[in-house]
Amino acid sequence: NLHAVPISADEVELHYEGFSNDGLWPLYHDALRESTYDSLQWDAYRNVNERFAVTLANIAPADAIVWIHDYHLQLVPAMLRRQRPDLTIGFFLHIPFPPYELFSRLPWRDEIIEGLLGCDLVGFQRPMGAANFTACAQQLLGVEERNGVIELPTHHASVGVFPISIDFAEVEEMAAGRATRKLTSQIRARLGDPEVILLGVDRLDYTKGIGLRLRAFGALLESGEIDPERCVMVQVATPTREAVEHYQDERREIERLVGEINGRFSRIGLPVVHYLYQTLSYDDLIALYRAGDVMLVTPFRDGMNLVAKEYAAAHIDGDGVLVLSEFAGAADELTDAVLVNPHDDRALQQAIVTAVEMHRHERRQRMSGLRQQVQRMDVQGWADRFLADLVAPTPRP
Ligand code: ADQ
Repeated sequence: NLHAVPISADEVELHYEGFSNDGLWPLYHDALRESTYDSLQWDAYRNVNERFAVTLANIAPADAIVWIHDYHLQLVPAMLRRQRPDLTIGFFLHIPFPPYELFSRLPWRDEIIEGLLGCDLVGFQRPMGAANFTACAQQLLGVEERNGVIELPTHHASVGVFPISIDFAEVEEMAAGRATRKLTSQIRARLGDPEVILLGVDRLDYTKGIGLRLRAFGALLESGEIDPERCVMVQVATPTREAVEHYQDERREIERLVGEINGRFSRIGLPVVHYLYQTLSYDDLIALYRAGDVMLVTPFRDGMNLVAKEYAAAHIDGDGVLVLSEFAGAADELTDAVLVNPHDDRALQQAIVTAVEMHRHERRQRMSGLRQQVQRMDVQGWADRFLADLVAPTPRP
């Protein structure tokens, strides 16, 4: 039932790589990098959004429910409502929504808020995102909000919090398979059967804090708090947005760090950091999660972070430690992780040492808490909750 919406190569550059990923992405992630604000990119963003809205208006049955996803399509709700007031329109933002102080930098800030207010329900990962959005709508457009509902002349837009999750049962089933078990022991053997495997799995994005964790690992090897004969680190970095300069810079820095640490601490045939700039199959990824004794998830800012949840679901052995940044949305739920402020070098190093040295009893207790939480709040529950709230009758003006 997929219905393709064509986008030209120029639009990929201007709408996707440009406005979405070099403008909105850094702005929505604490302005960790300079955003590009370019009116040609904005025009392409508007045009692509309009094309999605027109396509939807043409194919959606009468009174249908439409669920729009993510920052690439924030104008679609209002564009669609103008053409099809019969539809029920929901939107979910997968990344953080920034505070007014940052959002107000955007030259097209009013248009974005107006676009999202075309919804019956706007969903965010964390309470802070919902609060930031509501505050921006109030400050920029002077709208009134009562109990999470923004009152507009044409309709009411509800604002809600829906932390996304994973398919727990699927990951668990894959992790339990014989092929995965075999692959997991092969991975351990190929790494030289170390006592502790530290693992990082991320898109190679500057928000993910990959450099931070490599630096922390390097510092611990330097100080002797981590023994390279006992521990190895595996970092999988998925290629992403390679045409955007900030990503090219980030990749160079990470590869320089891997080289530096390996040059100093590896032995022949036994690198201390195993770095893969690759997209793995889901099977390989699950086997790697199972092999990882300590999972390092240390973003500067992340909407949720599904890797953290996948790691817990894959650990059917009930063992393994998750080190998790407080700035990942997942930190709200995964309180049995070793939570850390990744901006604090020493705290990050300490968190890694705590995870490596943690006693089996505590590891198992924490992992059990993590697994229960992810199982209880899985992706099906997330979708059900969003859709139930979307169709729940809100008082119409
Ligand atoms: P992402 O920033 O992409 O998602 P994340 O939530 O961690 O971040 O999801 C990454 C997904 O890619 C995971 O499902 C993982 O399994 C997969 N993946 C990562 N590396 C891989 C590799 N080398 N090979 C194969 N698969 C790999 C955005 C937001 C997040 C939010 C999600 C969902 O930035 O904060 O959690 O959307 O809303």
